[in-house]
Amino acid sequence: MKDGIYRNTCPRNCYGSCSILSYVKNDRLVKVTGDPKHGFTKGRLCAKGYASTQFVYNPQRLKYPMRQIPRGSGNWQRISWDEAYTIIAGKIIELNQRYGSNLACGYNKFSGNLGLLHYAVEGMFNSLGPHTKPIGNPCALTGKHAVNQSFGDHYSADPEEMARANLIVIWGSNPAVTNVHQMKFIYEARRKGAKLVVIDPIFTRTAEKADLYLQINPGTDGWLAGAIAKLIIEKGIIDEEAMVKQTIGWEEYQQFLHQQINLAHVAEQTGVPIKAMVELAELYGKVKPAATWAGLGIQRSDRGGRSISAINSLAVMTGMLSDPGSGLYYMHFEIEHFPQRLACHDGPVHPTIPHSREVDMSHFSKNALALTDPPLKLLWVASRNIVTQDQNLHSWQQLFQQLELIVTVDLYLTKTAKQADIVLPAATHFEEEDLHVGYWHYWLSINQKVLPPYYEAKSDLQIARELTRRLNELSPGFSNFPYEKEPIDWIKTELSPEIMRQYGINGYEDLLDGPHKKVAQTHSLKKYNLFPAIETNLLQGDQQQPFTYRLLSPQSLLKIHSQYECVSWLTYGETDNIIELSTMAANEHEINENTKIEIYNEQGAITGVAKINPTLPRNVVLASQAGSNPINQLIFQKEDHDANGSSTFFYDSIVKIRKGRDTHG
Ligand SMILES: Nc1nc2c(c(=O)[nH]1)N[C@H]1C(S)=C(S)[C@@H](COP(=O)(O)OP(=O)(O)OC[C@H]3O[C@@H](n4cnc5c(=O)[nH]c(N)nc54)[C@H](O)[C@@H]3O)O[C@H]1N2
Ligand SMILES: Nc1nc2c(c(=O)[nH]1)N[C@H]1C(S)=C(S)[C@@H](COP(=O)(O)OP(=O)(O)OC[C@H]3O[C@@H](n4cnc5c(=O)[nH]c(N)nc54)[C@H](O)[C@@H]3O)O[C@H]1N2
Ligand SMILES: [Mo]
Repeated sequence: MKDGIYRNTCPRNCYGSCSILSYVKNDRLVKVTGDPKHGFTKGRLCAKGYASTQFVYNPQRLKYPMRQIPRGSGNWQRISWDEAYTIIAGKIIELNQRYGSNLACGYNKFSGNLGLLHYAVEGMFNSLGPHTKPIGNPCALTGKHAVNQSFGDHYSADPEEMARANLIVIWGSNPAVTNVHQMKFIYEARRKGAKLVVIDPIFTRTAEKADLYLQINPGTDGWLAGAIAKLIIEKGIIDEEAMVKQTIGWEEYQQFLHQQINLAHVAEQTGVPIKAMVELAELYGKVKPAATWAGLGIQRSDRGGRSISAINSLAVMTGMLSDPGSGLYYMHFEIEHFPQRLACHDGPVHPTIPHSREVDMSHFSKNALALTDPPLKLLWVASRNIVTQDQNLHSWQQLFQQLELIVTVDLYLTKTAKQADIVLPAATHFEEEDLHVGYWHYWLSINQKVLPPYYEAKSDLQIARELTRRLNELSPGFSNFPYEKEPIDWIKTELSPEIMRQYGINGYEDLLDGPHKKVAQTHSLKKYNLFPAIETNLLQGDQQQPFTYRLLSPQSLLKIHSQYECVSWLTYGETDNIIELSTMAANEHEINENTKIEIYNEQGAITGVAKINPTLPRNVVLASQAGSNPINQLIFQKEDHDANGSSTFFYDSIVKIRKGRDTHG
């Protein structure tokens, strides 16, 4: 690449999807800045983005393909790409001969890189014909279903419009940590006099900025939303006529609130005093326009779906959602409007097996273990750190044992990669082309290839192309992946005439000059469903035993899940667990600050250092993700949880606390 300034896009699973200006000199990335042409980030990055040079040139990055014999031993040997392809292709073909199909081969891929060209992994497996396929979304599916039930579609208002709101109510999101660029629109609104309300069990960095903070018991937002709605109706400050005209279920909804919602009882369930409910009801009833944000944090428990649906109903009732500055925020799924040619690629037809075998991502290990005829034997892991991020880790260990070949493609030797037979080094976004659409703002941006590969790293798309070639050399016609297509061809296919019209571009070249925005959809013409069936379950209480604690482990400012731990500008390597507990809980167990403690449940025990957080509710403990001893070892799928088609209920595990025991080894 010639020296100069180019455009990249941060591919991380994050609200920002930031457009980056990359300064390249002598084939090296010397600096990055935000892209001033991006109307959401307005030329800023987050700390992780600014640390890109350390992320790219990190000595801990994987440099070559490696093989570990035996698995788990740490005995890694460098191998060539050629050897790696031969081993993997050989195994795929052997399993096919053994079982008569490719169902024994599957993958687990999630959110390491959200670029459209990273569907190459899906495309590569589709090209084999029927295989074992992960479906669903452990992060956001429960909320998506709830939004769909309320509105018949899933949309989210334009986040830049939040600056025009006079009231912003955030339920279970922590943008000061997870969505830093959004804060400037919130501050802009507040400078003009808007009120900010934050509803969260934790007194977060966002809550610190609020005019009104309601500390709520986890999983009880549905009750609170019901109580606020009831108070507003009683005060007569709603537009009845609009409700009758624009909604479905207005009568039933009112009846339900009238008969089932008792304020004293709600106060007991939620922990929110009636006085605070009245204050929020007054704000919601009087201040317009109002923006309501149902955060992803809410739907990480099995009560999350009905909480989001109750918040939706309240938002509909308190303001027309299409007025400027008003609106309902969750996240959007604009990416589904793209052709997604790689993900949708049709593979060869199998004579007797019509489809791939689908496994819900939220319960992958448990469900995959149950597969027989044939069992799962080969697992390809890409863009995914299972061992730090998923639940049901005992089942994962069992599944690993059953697998004959595990291949992990990653930038780093993660805890998951350490469980593999073969690791393949992935390229960073600076070493590959891509196209990106966000899930929060409405900007489309390009990612240019600006650097030569770091040692032997390759993009997921390039790996798909080369592995396909090897498969077909060994067994002609085995895969129908169109490996001759270059990245730019795939980018052009994603930019269909309809997509180009929506984003106002004539071709990908326009994106080289800056990102382009689409006008956000609103739902003014649709009938809102105020009372989807989901809400009838609202009144199921949550019986939490005394001396038990709900384990919350939300996102951290300087990491994306398990990523960036080795970037020293941001952190100091893997840290020990810090376990935050309330003053009451500390007293109950006679635990002092900075002493060693354990939290435990039927899955096991995790040691950490106690930090007493006087703002925490009594029944909550707070921990970070990843680190040296991942907290997800205590997170598991409860037997009574709906097992399919939901998010993973990461914030629903219950733990107990004890003083740390010295281990004698
Ligand atoms: N810095 C950084 N940013 C990130 C990420 C990251 O790892 N690091 N990850 C990205 C991804 S993938 C995601 S999904 C988003 C998530 O970002 P957010 O939408 O902010 O969601 P969470 O961080 O899961 O949780 C937000 C808050 O919900 C609260 N909460 C938990 N249970 C309840 C409840 O029952 N009711 C209420 N009212 N609140 C509750 C938690 O205490 C937490 O403060 O962040 C994205 N942005
Ligand atoms: N306890 C707890 N657990 C959680 C959550 C929680 O709140 N609490 N949040 C959940 C949520 S919201 C989410 S979204 C998930 C995230 O789950 P994951 O998507 O598994 O999370 P990451 O840690 O970001 O792991 C992504 C991996 O992809 C790698 N990677 C990056 N770029 C590429 C690439 O181009 N190619 C390949 N092949 N690999 C790449 C990274 O190095 C990293 O190892 O975690 C979930 N887990
Ligand atoms: Mo997520």
